[in-house]
Amino acid sequence: MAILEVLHFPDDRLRKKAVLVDKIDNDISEIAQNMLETMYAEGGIGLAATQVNIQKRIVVIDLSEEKNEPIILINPEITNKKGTETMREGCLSVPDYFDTVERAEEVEFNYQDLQGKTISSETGGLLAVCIQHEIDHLNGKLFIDYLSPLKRQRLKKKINKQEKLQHKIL
Ligand code: K1U
Ligand code: ZN
Repeated sequence: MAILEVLHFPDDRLRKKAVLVDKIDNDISEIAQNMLETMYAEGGIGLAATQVNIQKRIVVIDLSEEKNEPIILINPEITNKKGTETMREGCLSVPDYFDTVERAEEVEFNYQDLQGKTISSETGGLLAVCIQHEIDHLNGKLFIDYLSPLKRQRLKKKINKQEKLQHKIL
């Protein structure tokens, strides 16, 4: 197993659209295990393959306290959305920044498991928000894209400052 490098905004590779997984084999299983290890190491509750520069439609999630209930979603897609809610979100690709985003309250979704079985399910709460956040990553979209232009401008300034500071230190 391996811990992978997580790309950080404004890296252009975060904007690539991931492609469907056509064959679920040992390579895909290994990618998913490495993604889980990376997500646990980074203290996240979800991770999309795009964030580790793998342009395949793979998502891992674990909302459990003990970090022992991993969910692996291959080719996930949302088939129906109901209601709206706002929740405070973070992102491993936008470190140290949290903000509220409005999303669907409940989602119906399909995915394939590591055995290639297609599963249909529905959920709400944090899992629904996390699935929407991760599928956005697979489509090259970040949660900060939902912010107002003013908030995005402030965030970009903060990141530019941090980059300059790091440049001075290195
Ligand atoms: O995709 C990612 O960048 C992972 C992201 C998932 C996510 C968090 C919150 C709302 C929607 C999606 C994170 O895990 S960021 C870290 C974080 O917010 C968190 C970490 C531990 C417990 C609770 C939240
Ligand atoms: Zn994210």
